[in-house]
Amino acid sequence: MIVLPARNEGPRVGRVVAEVRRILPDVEVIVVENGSVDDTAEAAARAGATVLRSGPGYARALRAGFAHALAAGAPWVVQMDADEQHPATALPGLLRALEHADLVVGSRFLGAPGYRIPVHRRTAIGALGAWASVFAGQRLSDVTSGLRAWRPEALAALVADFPEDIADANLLVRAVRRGLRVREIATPMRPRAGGRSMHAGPESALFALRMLVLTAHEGLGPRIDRAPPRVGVG
Ligand SMILES: Nc1nc2c(ncn2[C@@H]2O[C@H](COP(=O)(O)OP(=O)(O)OP(=O)(O)O)[C@@H](O)[C@H]2O)c(=O)[nH]1
Ligand SMILES: [Mg+2]
Repeated sequence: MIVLPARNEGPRVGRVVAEVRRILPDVEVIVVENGSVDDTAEAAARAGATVLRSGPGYARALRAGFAHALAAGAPWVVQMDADEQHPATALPGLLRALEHADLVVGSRFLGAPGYRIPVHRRTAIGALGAWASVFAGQRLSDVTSGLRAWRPEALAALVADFPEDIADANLLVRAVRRGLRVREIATPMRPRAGGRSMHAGPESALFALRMLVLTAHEGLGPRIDRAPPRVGVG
């Protein structure tokens, strides 16, 4: 199952749903919307997605989508952005990698250099990645990537006390420290295709600061070295 959190992605979300369905024709696509002032929900439904509404914010949208996927018994769950940043052609590779991991992250920084990320943003992502890697005890190159593939039992282990407002680096550190096998694979990405980034305003500095604190907090929690029971990825 694919989970696309979306706010004000009306011009883009339909194309994302269609692109996903070209690559994986039978997959169910869930768009989790809140707070849009455009036709995001209608455009998603027209393209064939199931539309859910959630509480405000990206993390709550993700949690609602994950809870839905778990209740539906999805054999795997991929979260993607609805702004055309993540190519659907990456999906088969992510799912293959999930055969040997509990969580696979698509990383912009492992393969050939892709789209140009503004220097201040690249620096912030790099610093956050270094910080998270220390607390996770393993190298994580792209901790803010919104392209992640999950085994359902890994999600189930995290969704009950899923972070309320931020689910980026902090969630990866939590996953590693709870004994989940977290892998990254190189994934070419594109800049968002229009609209407004959730990290566009001055509040993005506060967001980064809060993520540093939450990430450290996760890193100071207990470490569990046992992996959860595994089932095949269908
Ligand atoms: N439901 C919901 N979705 C959101 C919210 N904020 C962001 N999103 C969606 O989450 C995804 C990621 O947000 P982006 O703004 O693209 O964040 P980003 O990818 O880190 O930033 P860019 O690189 O500039 O695209 C997009 O599909 C957004 O539409 C929100 O408050 N609610
Ligand atoms: Mg984006």
